[in-house]
Amino acid sequence: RLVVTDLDGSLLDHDSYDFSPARAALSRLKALGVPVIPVTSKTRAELAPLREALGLTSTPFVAENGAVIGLPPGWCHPRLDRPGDARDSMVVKHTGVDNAFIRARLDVWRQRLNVRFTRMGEMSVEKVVALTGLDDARAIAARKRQGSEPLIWEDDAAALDALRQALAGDGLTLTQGGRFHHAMGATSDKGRAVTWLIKRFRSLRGSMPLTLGLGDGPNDIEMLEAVDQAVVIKGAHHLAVNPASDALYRTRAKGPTGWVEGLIHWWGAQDERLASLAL
Ligand code: 2M8
Ligand code: MG
Ligand code: MG
Repeated sequence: RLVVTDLDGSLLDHDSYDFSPARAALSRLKALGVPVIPVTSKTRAELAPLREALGLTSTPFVAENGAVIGLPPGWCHPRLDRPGDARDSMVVKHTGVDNAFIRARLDVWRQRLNVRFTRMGEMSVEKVVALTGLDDARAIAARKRQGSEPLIWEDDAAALDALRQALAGDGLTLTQGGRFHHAMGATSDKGRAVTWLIKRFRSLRGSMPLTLGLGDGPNDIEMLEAVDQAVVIKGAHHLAVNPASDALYRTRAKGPTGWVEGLIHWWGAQDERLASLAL
C-alpha cells in the first residue's frame, strides 16, 4: 500500500499549517510500513524541516506540483540513480522547466498582454508572510523555487485565459493551489509524478501497490485521478474529479481532521487501530 498526499489544506491546516490531528494516524501508517509521500506545491527547501516534523524522512517527496521529485536511498534504482549525491542523501529529479525561464516568460507576457499579477519572486518576504501566514524562515524557503513560480492573480478570468494560451506556446501551464496560481512546465503535474513513483515502487518491490490519494485543490485533480482510492478534503474549491475506478470520497471535515476521516473511510475496515482514531 501507498499513500500520496497534498500538504496545505489537506495534511496541514489551510491557515495554521498544524497537522496534530493526523499525528496518531501517521504513526499507525508508519507501524504498518505504509509509505506516506507528500505531493505538494511547496519547495524542496520548505520540505526539509517539514519531512522531519512529519516523520517522513525515508519516503520520497514530490515538490513544486510535480516539477521536483526526491528519492531516499531505499527508493533509488541500483543502475538508474546515483544515490548520496546530495547533503540529505536524496536523489532529486527535475521533471520540468527551469524557474528562470518561467519567470522570464511570465514577465514578457505580462507586458505584452497587459495583464495584472504579482509573482512570488518579486514579492518581499513580508508580503509572502502577509499572504500566507508562514513565518519568515518558511516564507524565505517558499521563495526558493526551482521548477515553478506561484503568482497572485489580480485580473479577470478572460485575462487569465489569455495568459494561459500564451504560456502554452512556451511549453508552460498554470495550475491552481489554495491561494496561488502556479506557472510551470506543461509536462509536469502531481499526477504524472505519482504515476512515476508507483512504477518505481513496482519495479523495486515486484508488485503494484494499492494507492490512496488525498488533496483539496485544483492542482490535486491529476493526482486523485491517478490513484486507486481518492479523498477530496473539504476546502475552498469544489473539485471535479473523475477517478478511474469511481473510488472517490469527499470529507465533511477540513484539513488534517478531514485527512484522518478520509483515511478511515477507505482503510478503517481492515485496521481496527486506524478505525479507533475516528474523532
Ligand atoms: C503556495 O502553495 C499553496 C498550495 O496550495 C497555494 O497555492 O496556496 C506555495 O507558494 C508554497 O510554496 C507555500 O508553502 C504555500 C503557503 O501557503 O503557498
Ligand atoms: Mg492543498
Ligand atoms: Mg498543495
